[in-house]
Amino acid sequence: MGKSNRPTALHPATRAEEPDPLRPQYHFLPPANWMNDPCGLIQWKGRYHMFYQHNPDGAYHDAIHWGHAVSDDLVHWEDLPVALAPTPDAPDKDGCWSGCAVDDDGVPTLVYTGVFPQTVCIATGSEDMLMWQKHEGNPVIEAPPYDEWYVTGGHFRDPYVWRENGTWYLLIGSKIRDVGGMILLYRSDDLVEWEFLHPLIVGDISQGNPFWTGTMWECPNLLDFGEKRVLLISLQATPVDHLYTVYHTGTCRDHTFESEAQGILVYGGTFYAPQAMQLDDGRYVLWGWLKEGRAQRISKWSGWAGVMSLPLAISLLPDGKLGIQPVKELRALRREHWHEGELEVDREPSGLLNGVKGQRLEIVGEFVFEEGAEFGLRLRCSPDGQEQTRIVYRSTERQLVIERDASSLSLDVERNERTAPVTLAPEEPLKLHVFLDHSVIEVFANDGRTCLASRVYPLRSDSLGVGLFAREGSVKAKSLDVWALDSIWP
Ligand code: DQQ
Repeated sequence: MGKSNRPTALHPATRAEEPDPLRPQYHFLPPANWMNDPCGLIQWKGRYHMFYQHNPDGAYHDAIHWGHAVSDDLVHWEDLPVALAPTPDAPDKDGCWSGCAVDDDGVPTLVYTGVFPQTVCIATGSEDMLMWQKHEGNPVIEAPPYDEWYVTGGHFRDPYVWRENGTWYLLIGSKIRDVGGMILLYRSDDLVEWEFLHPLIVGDISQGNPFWTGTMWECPNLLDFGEKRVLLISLQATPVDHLYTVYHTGTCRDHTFESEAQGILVYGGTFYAPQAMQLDDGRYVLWGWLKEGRAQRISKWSGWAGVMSLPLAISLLPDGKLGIQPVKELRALRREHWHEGELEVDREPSGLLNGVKGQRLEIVGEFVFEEGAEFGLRLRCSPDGQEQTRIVYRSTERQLVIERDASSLSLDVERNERTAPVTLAPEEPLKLHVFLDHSVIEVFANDGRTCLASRVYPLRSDSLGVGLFAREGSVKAKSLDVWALDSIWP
């Protein structure tokens, strides 16, 4: 009898001084401890600056600081000293939560959430962005415009600021009791005195529609695609372990926003709170926080938690949907290459590709299949198949699925499947672009029309195999390319 796929092991406690084999190597994360949302993304004097929610004292969310990193190519990062730390007896005494960065006529300025209560604060930086001075008059907005009962618990956070015709505008996440999430709009001439205009968009939990639901809306971003604008909102919902960010494509007129098309940015429940940076070349590139899917005590032992997604370029498609693709700069990481031409996909469940293996891989494949087929890729597969993660297309259900039931022998990790809808035209092949980085999986289907991300935590050091399989129907891989990817750290 073959080995059982049931979890059998307690996750080993990786001591902080031992390298954790599950720590990603080509996604950004700080040298140690906790990280969540990207903040203050800005191209400044040609370099890309990323700030991030960070607890320098441990791998858990507490006393949040702004970590800081810089890159010349969107891919390789240098971690810099912490930019913002809570100040005792100040509006940010309990943490410097999420916000953004703007160029105020040559002065880099961070606009962030001071807690508790939740307020808007600002800080200005030196030209090299290494020294930050908090504004003496903080907070610059001290409370939501509505009373405590209406906006339950003073939820009021994550300012996003831009300048239009010489005036600053600010969006901030909030909620209405028993109604849903809400994004509020303010304006200012100087980033200090703010006038509340009105809610830009309000949710309605009673609709039960994923684009309008959620009890609190966080981390708004408003992106300018000329005639069209794209509003990103991260939805705090229940269950809390299933986080997601929605986008609304629409038009802005007289300080109002009309939503015309909606979508989920990245499926899978692990990608959250993204922020976009507009590059000098005009591209919008965003990063999101990929949260962990293993017990917090393991993160604490391992000494790290939270990782950034890949840098993702976003574009507006003719139907109003967003296309999301990993940036082309990532090709610099490609090393050893395997190529297969036409391949009949094996029905044998154990078929692994000869010599193709690793825990840092990029895979590009195109598949033709008959209706009803169910097929996919196996990753992080032990030679006997005891541990394996499957990326499956179920053509009848039109679902792309990351099956994690056998992804780890550990008892302390998520093992449920994560899904995303992928509808193809008749005869249209399925194109998959997959990135694996130790415990991170990101999948882009059909040129970035659907993205799905998840986390897996195999225990066996030989869970490195890659395979193709078909459960139902006949399937052919037109081509399959696999690259081993380099680490971004020296
Ligand atoms: N994370 C921050 C908040 C934000 C949340 C706190 C989203 O400002 O609403 O670390 O993940």
